[in-house]
Amino acid sequence: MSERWYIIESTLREGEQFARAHFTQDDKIEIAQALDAFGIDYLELTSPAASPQSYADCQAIAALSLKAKILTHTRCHMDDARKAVDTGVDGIDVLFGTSSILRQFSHGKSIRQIITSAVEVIQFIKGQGLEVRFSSEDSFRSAESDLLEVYQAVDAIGVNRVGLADTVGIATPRQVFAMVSSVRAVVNCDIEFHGHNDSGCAIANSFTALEAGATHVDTSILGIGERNGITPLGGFIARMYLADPEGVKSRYRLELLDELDKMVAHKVGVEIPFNNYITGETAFTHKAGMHLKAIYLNPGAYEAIDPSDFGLTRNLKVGHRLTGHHAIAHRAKELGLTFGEVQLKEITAKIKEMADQGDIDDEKLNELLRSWVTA
Ligand code: HCA
Ligand code: CU
Repeated sequence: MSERWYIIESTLREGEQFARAHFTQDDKIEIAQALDAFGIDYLELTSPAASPQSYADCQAIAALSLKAKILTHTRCHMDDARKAVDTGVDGIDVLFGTSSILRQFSHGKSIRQIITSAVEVIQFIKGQGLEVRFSSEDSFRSAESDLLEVYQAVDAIGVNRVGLADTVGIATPRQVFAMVSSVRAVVNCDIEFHGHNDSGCAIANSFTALEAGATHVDTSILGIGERNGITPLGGFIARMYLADPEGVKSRYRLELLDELDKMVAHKVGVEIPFNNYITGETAFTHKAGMHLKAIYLNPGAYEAIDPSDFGLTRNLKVGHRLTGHHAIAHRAKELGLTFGEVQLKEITAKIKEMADQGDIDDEKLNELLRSWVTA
């Protein structure tokens, strides 16, 4: 995998396409600043051609002078490219459909015509001193020979990146590996991957794209986007952290992830899923007696991700039928109570029997332990 990998955070573009998203300019600025503080490399914004407010929002965010590079996302069209340049952004991600389905039912252009338009738009953007990416919508339902022909043509005129988009979320990791490898073999520029999550492969596909030589991955906070969304920022960070914990810790302020997820969940009116990567309610909750026994000795036994790296704490559930005497002993010790070995086993058996009727919350469990020690 390339040591050079970057996140293009698209909460303010793909994320705006989420069914429940409607960001005001203040919302967008707050999200942009929070992502910048987190350490994101690029922010991608809705096209200024989308609406008058979208134009104003691009201008306002470009004027913030954040550390992150500001990109906007437009059709591969001169009118849109001119508008985008006028907003003061650092770069433009342009998009064209190369799949036969889009060529037939969307724009009706041949591969030759696509290349001609792409070359004109890319040369214009580069001439303005901006970074430019050319991406092909629905890449995984495009003929590979068509894709490679277009990418080679735009690489030859100095595009900064080509992008592969799994627009309908159908690609598997192996297909992504094969496709990115083919592109890597014929272009010199950087390669971006944008993956939808319709069948749950977005994070794996993004990671595999990097393994095959891609350099940039698109994410959004909580994965928000069209339909069920794209690669979620937190889940992708979890994947990259496991590959290179020290590298990821040094590049990103991981303790801000929880706040980012909460901020966006609140703004779009959704709950953070209980099983969300890192910030979900149960992401660091341990339950079974056998797990707790080992966790007390070394949390690494059942945790590959250290919650403290994200400013979070683990949660150990003790009062349930799957508990064990190590867990009970540990809780007793925390309460300053001591039981003999035999008594501890009896207490554990009693708790298991009681918990068969339903879990026992912490307060109740503590009360029981205290009452038994004085008995
Ligand atoms: C869409 C466009 C896009 C673009 C991705 C990209 C997609 O909303 O259809 O620019 O790489 O998924 O194809 O989000
Ligand atoms: Cu998309």
